[in-house]
This record gives sequence, C-alpha cells and structure tokens, in this order.
Amino acid sequence: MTSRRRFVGAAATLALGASATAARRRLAPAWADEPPGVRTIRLETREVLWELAPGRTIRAMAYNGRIPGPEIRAREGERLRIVLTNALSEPTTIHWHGVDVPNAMDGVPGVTQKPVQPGETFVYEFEARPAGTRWYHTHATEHRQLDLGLAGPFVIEPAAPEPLPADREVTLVLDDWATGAGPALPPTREGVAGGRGEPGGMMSGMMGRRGMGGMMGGRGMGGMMGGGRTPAYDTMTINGKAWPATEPLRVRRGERLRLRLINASAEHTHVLRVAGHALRVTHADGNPLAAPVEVDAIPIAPSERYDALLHAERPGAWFLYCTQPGHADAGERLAITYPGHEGAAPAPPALDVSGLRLWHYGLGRGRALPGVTPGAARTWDLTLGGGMMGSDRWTINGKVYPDTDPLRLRRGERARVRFVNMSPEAHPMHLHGQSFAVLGVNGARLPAPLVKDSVDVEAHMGSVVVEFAAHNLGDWLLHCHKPMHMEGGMMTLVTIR
Ligand SMILES: [Cu+2]
Repeated sequence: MTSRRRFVGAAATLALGASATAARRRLAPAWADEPPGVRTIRLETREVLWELAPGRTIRAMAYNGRIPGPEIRAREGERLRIVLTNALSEPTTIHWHGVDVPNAMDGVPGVTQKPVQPGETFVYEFEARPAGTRWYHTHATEHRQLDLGLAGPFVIEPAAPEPLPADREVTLVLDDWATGAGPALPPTREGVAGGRGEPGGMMSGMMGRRGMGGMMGGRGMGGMMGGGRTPAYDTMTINGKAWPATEPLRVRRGERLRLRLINASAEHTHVLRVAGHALRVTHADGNPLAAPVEVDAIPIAPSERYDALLHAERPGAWFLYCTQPGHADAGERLAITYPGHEGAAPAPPALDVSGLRLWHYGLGRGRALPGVTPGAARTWDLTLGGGMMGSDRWTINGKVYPDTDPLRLRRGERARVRFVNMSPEAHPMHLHGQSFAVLGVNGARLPAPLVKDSVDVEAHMGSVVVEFAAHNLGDWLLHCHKPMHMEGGMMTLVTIR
C-alpha cells in the first residue's frame, strides 16, 4: 500500500502538474488525512447472505462482505490505522488476537472501549507486533457474532527473514457453524491439544467423546441443543466454505508451503491432517519454535494457531481434513492436487489416528519470551469450574465475571498462573495484551517453555502452568475462548499498573 500510494502520488504530479498534496487528495481522499508512516485499512461489518456450500446459504455477519474477513498483512512494527465502520444493527468491537496493542485498542467493550454502535466508526491504531500468525475477531456478544462469521486472519511478517522459508503461504481459517440444516456433530468436550502427555491418554478421551456424540444426537429448537445454550454445530468450514465448495489447493512437486492454520471455532477442537504427507510445525500461536516438529496431525483448540510446513513430494490427489468424528463429512476438507491429478478423487478421509504422530504441547520448544527476566514470580492458582449438570455457569475460583478476582500486577513483575480444570469441558484460556510461556501441562514440566497466547486446559483435572512478564499497561482480559463459557462467567482481569 505504501509503495502504491507513493506511485500514485508521483504519477499524478507528473500528469497534472498540480501539487502532490492536491492530486493525492482528489485521487484518494482516504489517504489525505493519513499521517506519514501509517497505513489505513478499512473494515466494515454488515449482515450478509453467505453460501457455505451449494444449497446451504445462511444469514451471517462479515467484514467487508467476506468470510473469513480479508487477510490483513503487515510488516513487524508497521503502524496501522484500522477504521471500523459498523453497518450491523447491533454494537460490535474488534479484538486483535495475539497482537500486543495498547490497552485502549484491545477491543473489549466495557473494559477498554465503548461498544461501536450501529452506524458508528471507531479507529484502531497500533504497531503490528509481534510477528506471526495473529487474527482479529469481534469481542461483542461474541457467542452470537463470532458464530456468525466475524473473524479474519492477521499476518505480521517478521522484520528478519524466516529461518525456514517457504515457496508459498496459505492461510486456512477453520470454523464451526450451527445452521440447523444437518445432524449435530459431537461436541469437543475434553480437549486434545495438551495431549495428556501420552497419545494413548488422548485417544481414550477421543473415544469417550465419540460415545457422547451418540447421546447428543438430535438437534433442539432454533439450532440449539436441549441442555444449556450450546448450539448444535452441523457444518465445518475452511476459509468460509464447506466441502465440496472448499477451494482446492494446487501444488507442484517439490514446492514447500507454509500453512497458517487458525481455529476460529467457538466450540470445536480440530485435528488437522494432510493425507500422504507429514506436517512440520514451526510456530505455535504465531511464535517460532526453536526447531520444527514433524507430526502427522495437529490438534488445534479454539483460538489457537499453528504454522506448519508442507513439503509437496507425493504427486496425486489428497485431502487436507480434520480427523475429528464427523468434521470432514460436515465440510472440513479440501483437495490438494498435483499437476495431472486435478480431476482425480482423493481417497476418503481416514479418521483413525492411532499410530499417527500427533502434535502436543510437550513436543515444542519455544524461544525465549522477550521481557521474561529471571527472578521471583508471584503465583496465582485459578481453578476452572462450572458446567455441572448442563449448567451454563462457568467459574474461576468459584466466581463468575465480573465478580472474579483480578490478578493485580505492577509493570515488570513476573506472574505465574496455575490453571486446574475441575469441569467436564476443556477451556482454551486466552490472555490479552501479552503472550505467556507454557511451563507445564497436566503435571509434567515441558522440556522447554512454549510461547503462546491461548492454551487448552483439558477437562477432568487437566492443568497448565504459564508465566508472563507484565509489560503492557492496562486492564487485560484473561478468559476461556469458548464464547459460551466466557459469557457464562469464565473471565477475569489482569491489571498492570
Ligand atoms: Cu471454556
């Protein structure tokens, strides 16, 4: 954009002989009020009719008419001014997930800003950092607006070149939908991202869920399940489309692709696999690992991101798909084709993951987290609870937001948070404003801390220990990223003064 603006400005001056400023104002009024060194991006929220797949069109909410919203690409440190115009008939805000924005730009209604009312405009301005696969999404009546499509990818390119370059990048946003048009998929209750230390433990959890799926079969009124408010999710999409409407990925032999995987789902963990190919995980939540980790499939909890390298070295036609029960059939697959195999039908997705190498937190070695200096850390124990007997009440230390106790920190202090999950569902816990290092999972210390901003705490006494340096001033939300759980109370504040 910057170079294009310069070019347009220069061309106009040559052609018209007018002052560059006047020419620029006439050609592109939006740029006229743009301070030097700032790039302006415009996002408009509005209701749309969105075709998930042929014959399955729904009333949804979109940024700039697209689901997911347009990919924002920025250079690390670049100053962005993002102008949000709300053309919905209800208030909204945008949260910049994984970006260390100033507190007033964080997009949390009632905490960092007033909700943006219908017809209003709000200007977000911040420096894009840290580098990595980030995303943006609504933070207002999130259960409804996130479910209806208000999310998009946000890629911050590092100032230094990536140590493992790729020939091409492909961003894939995974999402779950409750359209009321199909049988309900089994819920992802227990969580698989942490891995329970052993793939075997994880598998038994998955078998358990498959059993639950049968019990949860029918769909209730208005696409909602009978017990509680969890919608009956029936459609899974990749970049806003369900198979067979997903866009095929055409690759050449020898090509190296960087897949940027973003789970924008409200409820479901996805286990992503490319048939016939290994995946090399290079980044967790956008943050680089010290070395890539080769796996066969990657569990991704809601709000998590993984970057993975795919080396195209097996000509044919293959599915990229989710191995979770029902997901691939509900739309979560796309065809990967090599030249000469464009019309070929890939083998049906194999859902059995026994014997496969599955990513889990214990496999990744993160790099040092900037700002985390040695020294004593204050520790908070947060017990995640609620959800008993189908209740919609989700708690931290027995309390429901806004009655939860804030974690009060001074800038520069180090905080250690120990999550223990006493509830029957997994909770992907997300901290705003700064990333944390994951030190331990389910009682085992990780070989090296993994830097993330969301971490899945597995159900039934799963635990996670994280640590961060309080460096970003303000009031930051720490919450479960399943919107029904956050709206049910599983939120607290981290205040940094
Ligand atoms: Cu939760």
